[in-house]
Amino acid sequence: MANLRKKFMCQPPGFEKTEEEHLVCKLKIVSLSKCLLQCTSNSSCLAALSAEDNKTCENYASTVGKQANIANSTMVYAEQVWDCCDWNSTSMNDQTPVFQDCQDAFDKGERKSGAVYVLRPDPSWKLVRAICQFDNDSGWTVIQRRLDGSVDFYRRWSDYVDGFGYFDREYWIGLDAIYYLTRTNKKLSVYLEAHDGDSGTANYSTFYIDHADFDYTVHVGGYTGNAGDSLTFHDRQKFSTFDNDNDSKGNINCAHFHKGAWWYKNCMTSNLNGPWIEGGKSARGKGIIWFDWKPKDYSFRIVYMKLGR
Ligand SMILES: [Ca+2]
Repeated sequence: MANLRKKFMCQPPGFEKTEEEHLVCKLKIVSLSKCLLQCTSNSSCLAALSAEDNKTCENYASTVGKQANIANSTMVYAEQVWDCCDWNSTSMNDQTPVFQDCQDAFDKGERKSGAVYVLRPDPSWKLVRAICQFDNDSGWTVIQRRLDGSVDFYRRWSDYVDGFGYFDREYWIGLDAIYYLTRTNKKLSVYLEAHDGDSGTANYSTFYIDHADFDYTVHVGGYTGNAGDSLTFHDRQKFSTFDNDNDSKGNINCAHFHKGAWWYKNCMTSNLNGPWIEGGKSARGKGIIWFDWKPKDYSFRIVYMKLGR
């Protein structure tokens, strides 16, 4: 891959096929990160081209023909974030470090808490990006963030598997990424902030999820903190979305009812992927809920879910 990228950047290869034959999708959106996310969520996408000036994002099943990629356009690869020559200070290039997770980044001297890092949670799997948070002695990999309602979290199964959102706003890193990350990062910290600024945390000494074959069943325990324990209730439950009901409530689709996606049981004491509500007053059960702190008609404003070793 490294050779291919280098070749592409400096000596555009003369592929036979035209660009159009390799175009797998074209979007109107966009930020670079959204364009990359779109690409990484599509197994046939190898490259993404984001043109800042006319707000487009193109995903390609080949690196063909991208030599025209200059000036205000930026090329990124599904396998690697790639800087085409003139991207701004947030650019990533062939020298961009890749860490196993945020603890690995911390161990190697990284201290830019809140910055986006490129991670390879497992040698056999793809690169992903995530915000890292660093404290005095550890690095935390942020797998979910709620902030302002800028991203729709009421999404189908495949979106939750692949991940979605914006790294500078709200995102869900994806169930596959969480599966690989929690092989080594078995601590979860949930940060919650209410609309009045009051905040709390819920820490779990054990948190990991099973493989896709087991619908990402969650294993969680060992609570400490001051926000209350609203997750142990969900221990050993499969993940559910509105289009994939794996909950244990037979006559109700919990994801549909609570307008979220979670390890629903019959149904929930937490709903951190529920709809973001301005002001926090929500319809009962249909918000960003942490029931052991506030009632089910209260929707939290800010959430961080982060993994540590
Ligand atoms: Ca059900």
